[in-house]
Amino acid sequence: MMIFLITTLFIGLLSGFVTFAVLYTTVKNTVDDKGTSAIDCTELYRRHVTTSGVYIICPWNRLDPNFRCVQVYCDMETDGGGWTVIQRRQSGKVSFERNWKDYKLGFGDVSRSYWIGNDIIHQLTKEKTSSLYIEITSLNKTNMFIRYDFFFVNNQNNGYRLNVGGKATGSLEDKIRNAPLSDVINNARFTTFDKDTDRSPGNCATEHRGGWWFNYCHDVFLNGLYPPGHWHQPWDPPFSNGSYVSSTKMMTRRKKFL
Ligand SMILES: [Ca+2]
Repeated sequence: MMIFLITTLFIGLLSGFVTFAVLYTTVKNTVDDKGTSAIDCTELYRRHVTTSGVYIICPWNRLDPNFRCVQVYCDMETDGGGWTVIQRRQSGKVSFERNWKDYKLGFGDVSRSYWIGNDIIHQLTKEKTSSLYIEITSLNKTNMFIRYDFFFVNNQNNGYRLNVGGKATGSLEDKIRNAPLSDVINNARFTTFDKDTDRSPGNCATEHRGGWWFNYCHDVFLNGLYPPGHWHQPWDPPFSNGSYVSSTKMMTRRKKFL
C-alpha cells in the first residue's frame, strides 16, 4: 500500500513537473527578455523583435481591472513590420460561426486561424492612432491588400462599432467605405447570430454564417465559411465568393511606430 502511494505521488509530481516544463518552454520561446509587458507587436518591434511569430502581449494597463495577457501572431515583415494580427484564416479547421461572447474574448489558434477578440481590438486601437492592413491570398498565391491609415473599433457598450478613415492604399479597392449604400460597413456595429445589430430585417451573421460588422449586409466579410463552404462576398470585387480565397489576415499597428 505504502509503495503504491509513494509511486502515485511520484508520478503525480513528475507529470506536474513535465506540464510546468512544457508550459515554461512554450512561453519562453514566444517572449524575449523584455517582451512580457509589451502592449502590442508595434512595441515589440520597437524593442528589436523583428521575426514574425507568436508572442505574448498585455494590451491593458496593469492597474486596469481587465488586465490580461494574450498570445498573438506578430507580423514583423509586411509593410515595415510591427503589426498585431487580429484575424487570420489559413484553413477551415477553426469555425468562425461563433456567438457574441466568443467574438468578444477571441478564439482559435494563434499560429494558424484565429480572432483576437473584440475587446482586444478596441484596446489596441483606442488611442485612435492605429492603421489597419488587410491581406487576402488567392488559391494561386496572389496577395492582394489594402491599408487604411485610420482604424478604430469602439467598446462593447457602443457595439464594437467599426471605423476606418484616412487614405486607403493597396491592390484591393476600398469596399468598406465605397460600396452600394446598403453594403457600406464603415460605422457598422458588430453582429453575431445571438446579437443582431445589422440593418437587415433578418440577421446577416446567421444568414452568412459568421460574426462581422454588417449593414444590409456587406461587400466585405472576412469571417465567412472557409472553402469549400459557400462564403458570400469576402471582398467583392474581386472575391464575390470565397472559392478562390486561400488565406486572409487583418492586422493593426499604432502610428507612433512610423
Ligand atoms: Ca437585423
